[in-house]
Amino acid sequence: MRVVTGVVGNDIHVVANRLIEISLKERGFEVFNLGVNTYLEEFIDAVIETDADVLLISSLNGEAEGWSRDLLFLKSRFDLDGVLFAIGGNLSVGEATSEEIVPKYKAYGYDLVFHQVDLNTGIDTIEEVLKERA
Ligand code: B12
Repeated sequence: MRVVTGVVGNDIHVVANRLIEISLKERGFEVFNLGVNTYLEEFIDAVIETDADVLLISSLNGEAEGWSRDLLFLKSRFDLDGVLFAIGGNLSVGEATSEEIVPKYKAYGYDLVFHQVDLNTGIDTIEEVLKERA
């Protein structure tokens, strides 16, 4: 399975991104890590170029909401059926609960939303969903 990952927008928090890459590789995924400061359009280009199964986006500075608004539009322009869209990290600027955050991001077009969830817990869930879809 192929995963495109990176940190969205003007966000330079790199540590979790590196740990996510290591964890995914340990689990047998082929990983295309675009790193920090990556725009949504660049993620979509990479998903198409690599024929990825999963797009896994991180946001730590909390600004992902603003960078996610075009996701549904981009999904409508390209054939991305079957790609699992996941996002995690700190998904708000300041305090917010998962109950507030998750529905918002799902409405932007993400299948799985992990607000302040440990990366391995999130990747466990991603693996479960991929198994169910297979
Ligand atoms: C180190 C750090 C920095 C370093 C980053 C160095 C680098 N190149 O990485 C520096 C000093 C540069 C920095 C800058 C800034 N930072 Co900073 N930073 C931190 C700090 C102290 C640690 C982050 C870290 O590396 N943690 C270790 C990793 C392993 O943990 P993590 O990031 O929490 O990620 C975990 C989960 O979120 C999860 N995860 C992450 N992504 C995903 C994705 C998925 C799919 C899943 C399932 C899970 C997942 O996995 C990780 C492990 O469990 C945090 C505070 C903190 N204690 O967390 C603030 C913090 C992230 N920073 C913050 C802010 C605001 C900034 C600045 C905007 C500050 C400023 N005014 O300039 C700038 C941002 C600049 C930019 N353009 O992005 C805020 C974000 C607040 C918010 N979201 O509301 C935090 C939370 C501090 C705070 N409490 O205010 N920062």
